[in-house]
Amino acid sequence: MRVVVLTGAGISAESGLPTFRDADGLWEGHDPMVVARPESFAADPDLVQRFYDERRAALGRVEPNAAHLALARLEEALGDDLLVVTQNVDDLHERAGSMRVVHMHGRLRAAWCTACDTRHDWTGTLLDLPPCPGCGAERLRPDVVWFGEVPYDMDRIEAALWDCDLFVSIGTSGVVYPAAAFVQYALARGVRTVELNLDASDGSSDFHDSRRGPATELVPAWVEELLASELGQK
Ligand code: BV8
Ligand code: ZN
Repeated sequence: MRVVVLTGAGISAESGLPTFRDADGLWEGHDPMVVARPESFAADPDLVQRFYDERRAALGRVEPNAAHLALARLEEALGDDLLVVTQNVDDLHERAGSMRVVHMHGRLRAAWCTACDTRHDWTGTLLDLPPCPGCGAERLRPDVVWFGEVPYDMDRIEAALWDCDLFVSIGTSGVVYPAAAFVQYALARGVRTVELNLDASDGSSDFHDSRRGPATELVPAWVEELLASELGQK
């Protein structure tokens, strides 16, 4: 039983991290979808660095929730047959114990040097232009994928989608591509698709089983269900 789980901001909402769709969805009056663009970084690097420095600092004030922990338990049972593909740049999946996680949109706790093209684990700030640990240049940017940039690990993701027996989407609005198209990959292969989401998403009609509710309730219940089912017996 090979399972691919796609997660979005909704799985981290109950840990205290705002989603992109939350209430006003604005950061200091700016639309995050606008700030998260290379053009914005070129036009106002300080604004963009501050946006990510604040979100990186916020990670120190939150913890994984029951949904993250349930997926880590599922990985213990399924091992290599589970892959978590996350759009989230937070590290709550890993802090919950998940190891088979692909950050298709990058990570907040990493910096990318555009001078020597190396990436470095990073928990501090970038606004103050710290030198690159590799080459010393002051050319570090957040290691996240901005709109118009190519998502990470697409080959690995596509291979897992073509190989899976079950596709599950958790806490995502299905607005941003190519992630929003993954359910189509699964459907094209006749694979069962399940959605666990607080509200209806743009892709809800594409799921065989679309459940409504908070991730901290839906995900542990779904994991117990799968593990209890004979399919969960390795
Ligand atoms: C690319 C990192 C080429 C940075 C992010 C026109 C039409 C179609 C597509 C396009 C178009 N014009 C441009 C595009 C492409 C564009 C795109 O999709 N634009 C959209 C806006 C139309 N995409 C790109 O540019 C991508 N690159 O396409 O390159 C390519 C393609 C294929 C292969 C090779 C090359 C790059 C996109 C990545 C941008 N970076 N993040 C950062 O984080 O700052 S995107 C970012 O926004 C997130 O990572 C995530 O992807 C998205 C936010 O969506 P969600 O995570 O779903 O969050 P949201 O707030 O929207 O929804 C939350 C959901 O959770 C809701 O449904 C809610 O009901 C639910 N929820 C809330 N609370 C709970 C809950 N569920 C359960 N429990 C709860 N408690
Ligand atoms: Zn460098």
